[in-house]
Amino acid sequence: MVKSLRDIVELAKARGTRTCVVVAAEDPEVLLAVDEAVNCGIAKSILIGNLHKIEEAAGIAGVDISKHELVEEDDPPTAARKGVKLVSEGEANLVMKGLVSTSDVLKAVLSKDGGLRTGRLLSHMSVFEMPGKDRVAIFSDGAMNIAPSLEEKVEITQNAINVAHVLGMSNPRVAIIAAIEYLNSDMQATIDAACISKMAERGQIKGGIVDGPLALDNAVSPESARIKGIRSPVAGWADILIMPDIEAGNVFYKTLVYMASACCASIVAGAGAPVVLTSRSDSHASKFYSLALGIAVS
Ligand code: COD
Repeated sequence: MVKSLRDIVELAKARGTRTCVVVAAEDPEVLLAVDEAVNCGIAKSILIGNLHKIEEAAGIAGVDISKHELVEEDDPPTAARKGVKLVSEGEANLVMKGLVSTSDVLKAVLSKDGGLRTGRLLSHMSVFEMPGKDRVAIFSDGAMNIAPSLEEKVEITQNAINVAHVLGMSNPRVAIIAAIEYLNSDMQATIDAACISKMAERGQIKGGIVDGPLALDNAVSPESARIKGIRSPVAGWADILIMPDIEAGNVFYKTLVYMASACCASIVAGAGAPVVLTSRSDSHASKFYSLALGIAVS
């Protein structure tokens, strides 16, 4: 079972070499992450973008560009569409975002023409190391689904469980997060959480133990769950945290990274292939581990 972000690289190695297409690849940090993946044998790469700027970025990063296949496309949204199309045509196994906006990549992925639609909901998730504990956890969705409906939260939950299985969590404990652990009819997140929990009990979500509403403290702290007298197979030990909306998920992500020095590996799942959507300000390590996660689930 994966216990650290480094373990994800070992999991990716077991998949063999996968082809990653990087769209608008003219970003030194992204090139460094892809180059590291190529050098450790988990990836082959196709870099799409402005070739002059890619060479310039490679120079800054100290990356030998001759190990990478290059495709010229100066317009970033067009590069995103071309890259996604290569994956949908089976020429590559996953797509990674370079210097192009998140929404341009997501629109290319969702396109009915050459996109990676599957009929399922696509959702973003991040794997992080639990501070002071010898294990990782997943949270979702801090970057794609803005204000998910109940049905969408069910799909977000299922996508996260499916990725947890790949990480070796055979029956992950899933906390549906709200501000409090009781039902409050003025807080829609608590009602959705209770419904999702019951739906899981009835087999409408498979492969994990789901409970909610749980507040963040009693989802991850056994001590908090004990003090509050919560009897639940999930409370205190959640492997997956499902956030009520993009604001909660995004603030949680940025709190982990900027205030708790955590590192995250993030992907969009549910599409025909994984999409690695790191942000420009993410660390080099985060970009590399995200790529490894994409490869591991591809
Ligand atoms: N999964 C599957 N299909 C989807 C999804 C999804 N998550 N979202 C939209 N679709 C489908 C719709 O059913 C529709 O058929 C088509 O895509 C277009 O739907 P719209 O019009 O709602 O989609 P867009 O293109 O306006 O927006 C989709 C985005 C993902 C771009 C949008 O939801 C968005 O901007 N999300 C937040 C991205 C962001 O800013 N993240 C911040 C990162 S830090």
